[in-house]
Amino acid sequence: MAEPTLILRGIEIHKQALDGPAQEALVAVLREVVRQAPLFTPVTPRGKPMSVRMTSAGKYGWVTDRKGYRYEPRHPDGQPWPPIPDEVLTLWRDLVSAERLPDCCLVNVYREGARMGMHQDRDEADFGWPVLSVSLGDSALFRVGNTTRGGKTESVWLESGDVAVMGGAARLAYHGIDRIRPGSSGLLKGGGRINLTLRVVD
Ligand code: MD3
Ligand code: FE
Repeated sequence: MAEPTLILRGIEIHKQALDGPAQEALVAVLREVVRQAPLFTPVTPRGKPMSVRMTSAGKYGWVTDRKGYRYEPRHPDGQPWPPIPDEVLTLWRDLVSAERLPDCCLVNVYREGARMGMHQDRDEADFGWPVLSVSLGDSALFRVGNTTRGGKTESVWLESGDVAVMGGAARLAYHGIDRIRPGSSGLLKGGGRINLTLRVVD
């Protein structure tokens, strides 16, 4: 699994890194994460609800509300986040590092019509660590731009079982999800997409 299938502006995309049974197993452990840390609808600092629902696992979870974007050691309900599942940590060990494990596994859930606007991931202390992303369920149109806002962009469909690693200069690239393709995967009953994003936070 060391060689990426394609590299898009420095983002290493491993197509079908997870086969069907591995995807099913991951969905099963994520159901347990969501049972312990229920999905919520984040609100931007300007007060606009996001179209994606989220939760997290690990030492920290990423949250946003009227107070701003940040990492927190507890779910908004006051409970600590559940541990990051071993199946997820194994992907990180294989593709990023066995020496330093991620502090946060953000779980983003997209239903039909959900999207994520272009942004940078820069709430972490050390951008030397890559970010790893896992796509499950319906395909998503992923767009990547530049390390400054604006300019030309390129897009690629991320499919169920694809894993992407964003390191080096790509770590600070603007990126977003334009839309998902409803019905493109049968993995999640009821449809939709789950994206896991693993990050070192401090
Ligand atoms: C490129 N999530 O949670 S994952 C996010 O599909 C986020 O839910 C999207 O962007 C999703 O912040 C995209 C792919 C991704 C994640 C982090 C990146 C691409 C990235 C960081 C730097 C550059
Ligand atoms: Fe992001």
